[in-house]
Amino acid sequence: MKNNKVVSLAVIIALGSLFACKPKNAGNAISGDAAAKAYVAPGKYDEFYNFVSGGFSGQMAVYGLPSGRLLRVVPVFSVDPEKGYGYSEESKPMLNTSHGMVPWDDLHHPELSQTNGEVDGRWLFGNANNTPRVARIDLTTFRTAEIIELPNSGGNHSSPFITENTEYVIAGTRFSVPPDDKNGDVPINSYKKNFKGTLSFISVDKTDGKMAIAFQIECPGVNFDLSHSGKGKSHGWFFFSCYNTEQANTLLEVNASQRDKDFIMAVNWKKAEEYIKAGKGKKQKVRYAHNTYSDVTHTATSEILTDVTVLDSKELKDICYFIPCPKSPHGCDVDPSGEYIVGSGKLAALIPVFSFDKMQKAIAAKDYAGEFEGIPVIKYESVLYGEVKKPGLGPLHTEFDGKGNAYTSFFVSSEIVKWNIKDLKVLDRASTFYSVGHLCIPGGDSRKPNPKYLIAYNKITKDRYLPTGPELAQSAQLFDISGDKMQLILDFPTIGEPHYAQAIAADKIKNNSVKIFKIEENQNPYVSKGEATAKVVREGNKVHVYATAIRSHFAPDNIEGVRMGDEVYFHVTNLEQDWDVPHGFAIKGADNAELLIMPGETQTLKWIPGKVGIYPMYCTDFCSALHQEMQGYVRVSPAGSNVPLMFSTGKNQPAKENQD
Ligand SMILES: [Cu+2]
Repeated sequence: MKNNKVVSLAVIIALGSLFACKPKNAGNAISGDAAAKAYVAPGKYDEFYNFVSGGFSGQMAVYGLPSGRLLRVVPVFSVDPEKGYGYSEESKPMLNTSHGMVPWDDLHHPELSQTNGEVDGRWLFGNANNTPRVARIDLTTFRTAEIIELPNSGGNHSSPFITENTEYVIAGTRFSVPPDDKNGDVPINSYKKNFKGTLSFISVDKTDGKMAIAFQIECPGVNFDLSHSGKGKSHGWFFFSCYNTEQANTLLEVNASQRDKDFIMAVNWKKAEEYIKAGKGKKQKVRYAHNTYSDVTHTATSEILTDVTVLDSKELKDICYFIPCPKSPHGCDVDPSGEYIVGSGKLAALIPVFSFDKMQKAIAAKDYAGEFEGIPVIKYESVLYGEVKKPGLGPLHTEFDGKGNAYTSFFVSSEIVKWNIKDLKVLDRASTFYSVGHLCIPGGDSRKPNPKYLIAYNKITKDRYLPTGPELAQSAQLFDISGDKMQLILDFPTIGEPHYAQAIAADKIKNNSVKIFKIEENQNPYVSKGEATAKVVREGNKVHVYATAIRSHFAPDNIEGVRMGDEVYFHVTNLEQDWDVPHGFAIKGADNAELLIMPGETQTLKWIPGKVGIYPMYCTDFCSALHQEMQGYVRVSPAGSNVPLMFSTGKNQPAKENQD
């Protein structure tokens, strides 16, 4: 029996590689008016913003649609020398965790904030998969504003999905682990006894977006994979796909594919809220970081928090329910009406569609097939609306057009399949090149999709682009879905792995964009609000340079009296009050990145000179016709030298003092 399963798995994988290698007619998939549909004339704006996670790059990329133009890369969980993120003293605390500074992570899922079930363009959330965290990006600045770490978790994959008024951002742990307050020094094969799954409910402040872990729900040890909130009639519920209900701790490839069905877990979070209010939560001692960035001080602060309130899903019988779902479900998607829940089993040959109304009835009638680890398991037939038969191989993710249709990606057969939610009939299929993961329709996981385009995010591109050595650019493919049939109109390369994505009409964001930071509001403790206050101050072995930058010079631009053993802090304030005029700052030999300083902002570069000599410094971001003149020198003398601390701009020191 077991051997048969291993064999059938091998067949699926072999079939998969056959398909994934090269679908038919890869060469001539584009035809007719495709180019015109993706064409955005020079000087014209795109219609949509497309936020695409960079996967293992840890960043979020912003593209315009339909052109596929890369507009920005927002650094989130990985240091980014291009912007000085994680290198400037001000931004370093953003990457602090209970493990100390973690300079890299794996960003999988972007999620736009919603109001009344509609994407509102205020914030974009993203998850760190490796060291579990959730970030909030402010879409007025396109910068990471906040990062919160998640205790009791490992591999924060089922995250960060939100409720229809952004009441909560939800995060389900992929790896079950022993809770943080328990002794974790246990045998790995004691998984069933000691390992737990955790769902985190992060509240989001309605006005400023501030996040806090409201509560967690402790669940049986399985792998939580993906999730989506209920909406409309099912608002108040959340749905998570679970695999590894075999509770294996080794060779999951085989051991977590044994059962015919795993689960979707339905969570009644309104009920959980009531239990929290009634004091049923237990405080647990944990440690997690909460980091926020201020646009007033232009500085991040990191705080370590030490407790979290946990509800026990075993004890409280009516917050969690399991729905059987075939073959290691991955995607868990809820249609715009909130009635249909689509589970996509990675190894399944059909797509089950569950009914929220039927689920409610089954729960009321206690129509259960039994329990799993103390949680009721609803009978499959009692909650099933119907199955999409023979849709393709390896269903992963589903997005909706709001017109009664669903679009599901198939990794193994490298295609997108459009099907009707009511009659479950397949309507159209389109090849992707090649193995497609997530899909995105603007607002396609909300109550109000804006279904002009669908984008496929592909994992293995093979011969789509010019070769670039062993690794090729991964790709996004844009389809026009305004007609009955999907039409491929554009391929565009992405940064890292394009994992999941969100898209929104440009009008909801573009007019709110911050153009400058007002210099008079800058409360950075090291700001210089004009050249007159630029200075260099010694405090023991620390030298603070209060510098200013304006087209096209630094003040001061000649500094002497720095000695070996000093720590030098360049606090550079960009005095410009004009849109899109950043200045950069770099100094020779710094074991650090550059700074990139926005108009009205202050950023600090720490530098410890390694030897005596003259060190050039310069502006790194082309800022004017005389950008190349925007430079200066720092003189470093031996420890104990009597060269006095001097600084100036535009005037030479008396010649005598200069000669030594
Ligand atoms: Cu400059």
